[in-house]
Amino acid sequence: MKKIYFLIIVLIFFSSTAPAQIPFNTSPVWTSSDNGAYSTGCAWVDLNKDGWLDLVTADGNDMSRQKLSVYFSNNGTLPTVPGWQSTDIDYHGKLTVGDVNGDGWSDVAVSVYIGPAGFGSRGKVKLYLNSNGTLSSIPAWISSDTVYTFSCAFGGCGRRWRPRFSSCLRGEL
Ligand SMILES: [Ca+2]
Ligand SMILES: [Ca+2]
Repeated sequence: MKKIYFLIIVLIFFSSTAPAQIPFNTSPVWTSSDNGAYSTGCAWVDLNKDGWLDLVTADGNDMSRQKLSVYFSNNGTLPTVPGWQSTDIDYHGKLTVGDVNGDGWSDVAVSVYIGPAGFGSRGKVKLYLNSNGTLSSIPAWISSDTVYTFSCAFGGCGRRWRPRFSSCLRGEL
């Protein structure tokens, strides 16, 4: 009788841990047209508050100094060319989104992996503020300290912009 119970338990365990079918296509349904970008970070966020998620990308990594880009969704269809790009370029790592000044518009912060001189020079963290659906073309804020940073996150500083904001946005290697 114990063998039967053991067999039932084993069957239940293996039937519940069997690999499920993953409902994704094996090839991408969308590809950006910028083949020269070394895209390192991205996030989905409705930047212009039209109800559709937009794609924000950070390009560069340690390969080339490149821009941030935004692909604005057109009623659920993502264009292959960005609708916004930053004016400045850097070795961008990962990015994060959040409404840092509490105006209802999501802003974007990005880590700069290494400085303009490449390895041997430290990077920084930058913030692009969102004004009515469009990000500032240049950073509204740049960390005063330099650091090798690959990712960053908002946290621990509440929802509102504060003078001590720089202590709340931390980069991590
Ligand atoms: Ca949108
Ligand atoms: Ca904001």
